[in-house]
Amino acid sequence: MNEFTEWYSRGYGVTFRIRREILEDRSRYQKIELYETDGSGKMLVLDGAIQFVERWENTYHEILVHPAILTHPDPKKVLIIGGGDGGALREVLKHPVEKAVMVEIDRKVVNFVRKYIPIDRGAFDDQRTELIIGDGVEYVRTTDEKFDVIIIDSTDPVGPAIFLFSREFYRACYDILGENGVLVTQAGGSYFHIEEFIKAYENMKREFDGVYGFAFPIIGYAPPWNFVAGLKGDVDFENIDVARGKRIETEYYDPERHSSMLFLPRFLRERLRI
Ligand code: AG3
Repeated sequence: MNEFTEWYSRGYGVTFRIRREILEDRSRYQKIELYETDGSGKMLVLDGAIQFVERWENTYHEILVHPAILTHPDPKKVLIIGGGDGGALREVLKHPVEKAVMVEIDRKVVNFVRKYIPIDRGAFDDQRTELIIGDGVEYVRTTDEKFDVIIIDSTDPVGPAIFLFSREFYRACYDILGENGVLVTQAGGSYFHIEEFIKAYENMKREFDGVYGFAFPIIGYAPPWNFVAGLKGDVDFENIDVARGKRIETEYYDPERHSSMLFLPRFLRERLRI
């Protein structure tokens, strides 16, 4: 039996045993690989980085989406940048939002995932979904629409997605949020993207009215995995409406233990001066 390993630094890797390769292709943007793992379902790999494993993808998508949506008192319009697999979209649509706009750069990712691993479970066909194939940065810079929540489901804070972690980009996102708004981004591994996480946190802190770093163990990535949320206006990340959260079906995200996600290793908390 074969194996697939994603290597991080310092000789650390994340490995799945592989039953077969489903496809390997190259888009304008990246190398795309799909595998059938031995017991964890199918797996999507972009440029050598594991994006999700079917059995475990909700460890990531629930944590990316629900804390941010629940932080907003009345989210109606949500923007997702990236997230071409539809996992984040599926979680967003569990909430009574009116519209979810998704801007994904790589049409091939959307098409392959819909064909071979449809983890969106119908979310792409939901009336509330608007899928735009295009550059998220360009969209944020030019749109006239306003959003309550922006979710950035990008690749890592190294390489081509690096601009999605910059001050300029966060400023542009701030400007298209309504009076009260929340932005959340994945921000790499707690132990393997330390400087990138700190940079994203500090960039967001400069442009937003409040910022929170949080983490959760994700299977498929090097756990724990970091997230950063930026707040605009009158929203409170620490005191969500627990009753509202409990109405949403989740396996990992626990609205009754929401604040426990704010635990960061001591060295990280101290570096962030919080
Ligand atoms: N989000 C990808 C998270 C980054 C994974 N990084 C890694 N394996 N090095 C996009 C895919 C999930 N919708």
